[in-house]
Amino acid sequence: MWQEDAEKRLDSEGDRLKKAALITGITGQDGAYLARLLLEKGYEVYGTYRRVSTPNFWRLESLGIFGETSLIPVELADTSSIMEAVRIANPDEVYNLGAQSFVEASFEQPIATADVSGVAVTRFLETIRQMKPDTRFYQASTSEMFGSTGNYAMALSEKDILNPQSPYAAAKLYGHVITRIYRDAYDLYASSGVLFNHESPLRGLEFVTRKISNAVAKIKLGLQKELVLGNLDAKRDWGYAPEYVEAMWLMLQREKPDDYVVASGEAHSVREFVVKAFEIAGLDWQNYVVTDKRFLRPLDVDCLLGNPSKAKAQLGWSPRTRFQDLVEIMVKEDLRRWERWLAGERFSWDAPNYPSEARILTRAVRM
Ligand code: NAP
Ligand code: G4F
Repeated sequence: MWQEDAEKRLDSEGDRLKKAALITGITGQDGAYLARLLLEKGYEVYGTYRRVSTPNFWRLESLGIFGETSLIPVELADTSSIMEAVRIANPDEVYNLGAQSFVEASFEQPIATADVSGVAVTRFLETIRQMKPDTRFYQASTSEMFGSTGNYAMALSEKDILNPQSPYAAAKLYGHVITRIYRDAYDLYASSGVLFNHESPLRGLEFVTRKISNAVAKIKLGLQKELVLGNLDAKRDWGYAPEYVEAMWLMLQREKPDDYVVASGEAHSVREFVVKAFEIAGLDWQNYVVTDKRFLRPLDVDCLLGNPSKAKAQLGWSPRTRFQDLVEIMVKEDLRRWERWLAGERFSWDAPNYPSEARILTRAVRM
């Protein structure tokens, strides 16, 4: 069946009509926004999802693109499923966004994190090298790889020292380095985006920004009484996710592969995010926020601030949404969701389902 898809992308002369992209982790925040961007650009979009009892398609649904993408079940710990995905999609571009991406969980599941967020990058690169070496490969690297710098004013760039402080960051560092090694050793087109934190209403609820915006909305509407957080002093360079996926695409359009820092260039503390979020809802945060050491990490990065000069100069990429607007977008969207929920509406974001229009591809059958 997927052979038909590959043929549909060719004209009568056998030239390509459409580019095909394969996105791992299409069910995650970035995967969903990137899928939307690539569809807008006319790509045939294939995405990988995890085969679990209740698949997680709420983000694709909420962007209205669920039926527009072809979905392939892939477990990143399983090389054969990666090979199968590459065979099915026959991609021009692969965006490797799939990962165990929650830093806190990586302290509890360090080995699984090493495998899925680290070793799996080699599974992909090796598959591409052996099966389709002209594929352009994007690796989702992270600012967490820098670790703590001890210098709050230092804006980190591609040249700065990487000093991971979590199993997640260590796994990502491996993925980052192996991407460069495959680029240099085998001449693969493999680029790494060192992205600083980027957030949106599609962010997972376990991450601090969405935990805050969701709690503020529920507190405002009388659905929650307090918000329990960990380290309020940590600072992050927070940007708006839909803009960050544009940078990923731009990286793969360059003539030569390279690594780029993508950041807003501003750092704010968790406390500042909290204050602003409650303020937007007309509430005083001090009446609702408590801290608990349950949410402290064995090691935490105190401050991450990025310098996106190279991305600006070479990709023509710049952040557009500033901190205040980001907080507002997130709080207002969570307020809207919970107001609709109170009015009796039920959505895929609180009850994931398996709609029938999906183009789900398995080894042998398209449903
Ligand atoms: P996310 O929302 O957590 O999405 C991660 C994706 O990976 C989900 O689709 C998830 O599937 C999938 N996945 C997890 N384990 C898997 C496994 N064993 N096999 C197959 N798929 C698996 O993350 P995100 O925020 O979109 O970030 C995208 C990528 O960028 C990640 O690699 C992350 O580490 C990296 N990154 C993110 C940021 C940021 O601030 N967002 C910054 C720098 C780098 P389920 O939906 O089934 O869980
Ligand atoms: O929102 P966070 O969990 O994001 P973190 O650890 O910075 O990681 C995110 O960004 C990375 C890029 O730098 C990505 F690579 C990674 O995949 C992920 O997307 O925590 C941000 C900060 C931390 O310092 C944490 O200790 O917020 C602090 N924090 C304070 N209270 C909390 C909480 N974090 C969470 N998740 N929950 C809390 O209650």
